[in-house]
Amino acid sequence: MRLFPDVSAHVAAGPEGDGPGDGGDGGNGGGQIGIATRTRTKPKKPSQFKVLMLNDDYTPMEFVVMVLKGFFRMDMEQATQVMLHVHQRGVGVCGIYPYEIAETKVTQVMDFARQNQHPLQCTLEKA
Ligand code: TYC
Repeated sequence: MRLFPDVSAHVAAGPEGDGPGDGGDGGNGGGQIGIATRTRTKPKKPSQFKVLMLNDDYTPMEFVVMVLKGFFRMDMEQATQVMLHVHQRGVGVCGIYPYEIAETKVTQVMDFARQNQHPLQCTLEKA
């Protein structure tokens, strides 16, 4: 894992350039002022986020299964497995998505649970 962002732009001479007769230092005394010209050649993958489901004592199991089928494209078997995992272990992964999609899923699940008066909680975590 890289610790620092990939700074792929580089500093070029400003409009006065380093043409003949202008001193050869870009006009700023050898400093770093200039225009970034190079474009990124290696586009960054958008970072991924886990959508986590939390256990509680009140939300019916059938409701959780319905949520997993409806919002996370799971079939009955998968949804039941994940629901039971969360029920037994306290937390489980519903899916992994780019940030905006993960955030949307969390909002949709929380809204749907609230509309049905269930305390079901869902959250995000960087994958
Ligand atoms: N623990 C709940 C019950 O016994 C079921 C449940 C499972 C609730 C998963 C939330 O994310 C959850 N009815």
